Amino acid sequence: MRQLSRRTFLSAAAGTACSFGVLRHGRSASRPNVLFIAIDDLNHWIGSLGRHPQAKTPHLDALAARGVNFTNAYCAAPVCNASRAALMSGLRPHQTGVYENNNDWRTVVPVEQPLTAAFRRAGYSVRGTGKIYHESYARRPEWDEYLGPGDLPNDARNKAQGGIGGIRFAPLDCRDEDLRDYAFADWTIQRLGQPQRQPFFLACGFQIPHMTWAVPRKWFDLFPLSGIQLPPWKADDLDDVPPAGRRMAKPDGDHAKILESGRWKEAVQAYLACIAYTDLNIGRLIAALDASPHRDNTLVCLWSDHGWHLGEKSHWRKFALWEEATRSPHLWVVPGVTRPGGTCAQPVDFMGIYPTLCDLCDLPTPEHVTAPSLRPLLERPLRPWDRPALTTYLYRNHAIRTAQWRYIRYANGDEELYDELTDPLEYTNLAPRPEHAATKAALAQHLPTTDAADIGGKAGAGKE
Ligand SMILES: [Ca+2]
Repeated sequence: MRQLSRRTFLSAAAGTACSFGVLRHGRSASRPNVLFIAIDDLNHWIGSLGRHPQAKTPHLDALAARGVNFTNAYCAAPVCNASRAALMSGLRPHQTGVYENNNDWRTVVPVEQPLTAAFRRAGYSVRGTGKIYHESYARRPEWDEYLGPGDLPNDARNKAQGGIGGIRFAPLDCRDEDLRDYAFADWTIQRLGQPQRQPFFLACGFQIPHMTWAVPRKWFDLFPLSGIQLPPWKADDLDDVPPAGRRMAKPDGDHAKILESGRWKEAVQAYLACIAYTDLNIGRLIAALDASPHRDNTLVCLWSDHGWHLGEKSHWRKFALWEEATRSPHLWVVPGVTRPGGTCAQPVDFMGIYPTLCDLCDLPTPEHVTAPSLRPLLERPLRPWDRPALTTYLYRNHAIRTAQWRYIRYANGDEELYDELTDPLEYTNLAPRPEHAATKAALAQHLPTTDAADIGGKAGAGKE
């Protein structure tokens, strides 16, 4: 009964959008808990972002509707390791030199700098499972407890065979609960159900929809091949893209093989199936939070490490600076701060996560973290915001994304400029047109002025 009346009080308090100060009266002076959900390689194909009309993500959409859905959120780097190292350390690729999957970020980010360390210093229990950092460079002492992918036996995904060249996909004949992602959710659910003496930072990182796109067959059956819609693609789209951009697109690689095979729809089906499977696990986590004693004092932050092309611009995978490779889901539900139904279309990047969490949990933001807190946007999603999003891929290639523009400047000086308001599929590169010189110059003001050298690493190390 006491529990019920507390919840009733808190719901009323949350309805007036008051701060955690009020929430604290309901429970104790404790700080909010954090449920930190990471997804691997999930692009903007979720219902609440609407980029693929056939995506089935009811649980992600319900979560988005509960708080603030950032509809123009971008990774710091379109590569797993570099994106995660930047998000977790608060340091961008051009500051650390961590650009690729073979860069061991642990050699350049001191142990006291990551987000996990900030939470531990503040007295939180810091626990996690699945893929938060790139698994090749896990640093277990950052965590009070961690269950990584390597701590569980291989599952059917590891052995799955199929697909076209490097684009690997295959339906599985196994149960949902036979996959490791299901176990990561279970591990998190178990901890959500326990009483906690300290506030907690609890991280759960799902590996699906990273390739191999392999989940139980029933998820493939949700998307019959005959009805699959291919993503938008124009055969001549790269004609106005400069050489540096065309080298990133690699149209003669995966895309040529996919076209030749006639199996493009199968690949799209497999990716949609994997997204739907991960949505199941998101739903399980949120249901467990709602049933837990921590429901009213736990904020949820969800992100995916970058986007993914499935043929747009004749490109596959991440590893590029266009919308498809850089835009990702980014959702926040913060009791007492966000209101249901918030949609924020301001461009933001994932460097905002670290300072926002510090802000919301009343932790000092470390000096090395220079991005601004997104709290003003969580409170008022429609407020003005003058910071662009910045994405970096490899040494000195950057994209600046504002509400209207995407400006790409490659290391060799090649440029692209797209008007996102009139050309959201980025078909027409405006960079060569003289009338846009002033726009380009204004956007270029946001480019980094110094770029750290790539820290190197063994060729082929840290492969996805
Ligand atoms: Ca084009």
